[in-house]
Amino acid sequence: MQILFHAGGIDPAPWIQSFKSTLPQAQLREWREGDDAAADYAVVWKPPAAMLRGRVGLKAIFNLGAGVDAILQLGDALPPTVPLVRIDDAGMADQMAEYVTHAVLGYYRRLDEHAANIRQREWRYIKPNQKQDFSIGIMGLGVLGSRIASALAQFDFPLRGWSRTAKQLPGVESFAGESQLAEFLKGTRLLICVLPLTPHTQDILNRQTLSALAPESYLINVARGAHLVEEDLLALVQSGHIKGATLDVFRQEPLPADHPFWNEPRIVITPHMSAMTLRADSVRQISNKIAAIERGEAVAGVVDLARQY
Ligand code: NDP
Ligand code: OXD
Repeated sequence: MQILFHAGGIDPAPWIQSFKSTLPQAQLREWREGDDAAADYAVVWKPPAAMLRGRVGLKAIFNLGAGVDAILQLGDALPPTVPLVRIDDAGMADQMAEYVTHAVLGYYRRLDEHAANIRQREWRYIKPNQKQDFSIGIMGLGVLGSRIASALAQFDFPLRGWSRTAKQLPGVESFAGESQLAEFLKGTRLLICVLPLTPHTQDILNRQTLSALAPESYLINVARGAHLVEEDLLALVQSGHIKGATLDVFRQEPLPADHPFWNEPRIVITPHMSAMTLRADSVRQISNKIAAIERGEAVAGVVDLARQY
């Protein structure tokens, strides 16, 4: 069995080594420009078009992440009949729940405001938030969003979720589709975005949707930078309508040195680390899926190319 590997910007050696131990029968090679020799599978992150163009003989392409937006941008270079398989949790959901819970509790307990006062050596009481006024809205209730919901449900926040299709999750009020977006946003005090990036969700965090949130609300974006119209957020933070934002993803990464977000203390920036692809877990998951495909079985996490996620 021949497996092609390419992960832009990531050292391939430890990955190839890990696959060799889980799939000893396989021959792995790092794809290089000009390599058009046959292969059974491709394991990729942000692959160049030339790697996949015309490779109709592949049995599957495994994306080394949950989000497939970068690979779908390859357009007709992506062989349409080859299943594209995303990472399905593999340790990401827990990481995402940790990151989001930390940010939510910080805002709810007003720790950002206390930290600012303490930097000024000010010992000051701030009126606590009340849970019933702190409704949390999660956009995207898939693998990651549903894990975030179960983590936050432990604290008894009023929780609501928005997805394409209606959901039944314990403690979560479900809103579905475009027709229920306005109702979902109205009354949400803290909005979390964990949607896939598709033509339907691009720019979804904009002046209109963010203005629909309750006054003095918060935003956490852990999905993709292109969900957010960055200048709209900045204007709403500066007007006070949005009280704080925690952003893990940006339209341009790394965030350019002259980006205005760096100078806005109410915007917390992290370098796209909220849920990282864990090598051991991901190699195990992909290897198990390759074994299942070889046995002729269906696997989870196959991307629906029509939905784009
Ligand atoms: P899933 O595919 O499991 O879930 C996607 C969710 O979004 C589903 O609930 C889906 O609805 C909903 N959705 C999709 N399109 C729409 C739409 N047009 N309107 C309303 N809801 C919609 O994805 P994951 O949870 O695994 O991952 C989500 C995203 O998180 C990834 O695509 C990636 O971009 C990002 N991510 C970011 C990371 C980081 O480190 N910052 C790490 C990993 C992922 P339905 O259930 O009805 O289909
Ligand atoms: C992913 C990511 O999509 O790390 O998995 O952003």
